[in-house]
Amino acid sequence: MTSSTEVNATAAGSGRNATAAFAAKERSAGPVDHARVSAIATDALHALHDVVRRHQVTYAEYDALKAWLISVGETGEWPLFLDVFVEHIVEEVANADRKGAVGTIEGPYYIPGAPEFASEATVPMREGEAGTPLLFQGTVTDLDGAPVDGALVELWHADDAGYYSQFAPGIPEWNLRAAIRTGADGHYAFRTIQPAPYQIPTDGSTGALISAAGWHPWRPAHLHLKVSAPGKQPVTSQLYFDGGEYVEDDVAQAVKPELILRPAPAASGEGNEVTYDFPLDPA
Ligand code: MBD
Ligand code: FE
Repeated sequence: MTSSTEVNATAAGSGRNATAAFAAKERSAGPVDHARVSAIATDALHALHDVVRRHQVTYAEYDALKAWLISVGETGEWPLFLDVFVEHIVEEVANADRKGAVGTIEGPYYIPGAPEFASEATVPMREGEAGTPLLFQGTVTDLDGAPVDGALVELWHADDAGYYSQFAPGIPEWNLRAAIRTGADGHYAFRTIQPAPYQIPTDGSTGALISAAGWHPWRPAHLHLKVSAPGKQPVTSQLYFDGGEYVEDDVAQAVKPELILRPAPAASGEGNEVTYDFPLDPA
């Protein structure tokens, strides 16, 4: 069955929403460090000059690049493009010294302020939401394994057709988005459904590059998480499903071995269940 979401979803629509979400995000803007800007911009430009020389880039190709860069901006796809092709290295650099839970990229589809629950949640979903039910639970701890009281565990993910609420049309605002505040035992439990793999929109600029290069446009099915607590370093993560399509070949290169879930049939007889703990580094 073809849903209205599938019919009406466009790259420009999700791009516009992702650009708006980024504009609304709180960002730390320190004073400009001119020496650092110069060093980074100089190296970035030199890297590009080197590519032009090595590949003997033509004027036709230079104009194609200009047209493509303009279209990425016009369709609002900079958050998507950068998070798919660059963020994994920024995350690697930022979190190199962590001892606790491993993180990965945030991507363009996080929205703060999801409905909050205490200790356990049935994630907001539509009547008869498609997909295998999943009980996803675990404990937030410190590095010694002691439970963390008052941690916020935020979960967001695509539906069974690979679409995110607030970025694709026709989906209720907080569908498949929820947050849990842990109690003294540090425990959280979400009842949700397993998402589908995510396809980078093929009708947008990012999709045009992927198709022109002959790459595939897929991310493996994943749950997005943010876990934060007073006195702890927050972690942004994604969890994947063992054996799932594209787990070995994520277009965004954001899979790590520590992030692979192995769900088992649920004790309730309904769907699957899996446990995953988050040991947090001290702030
Ligand atoms: C996604 O769902 C995502 O998680 C990332 C990182 C990029 C594009 C779409
Ligand atoms: Fe995602």
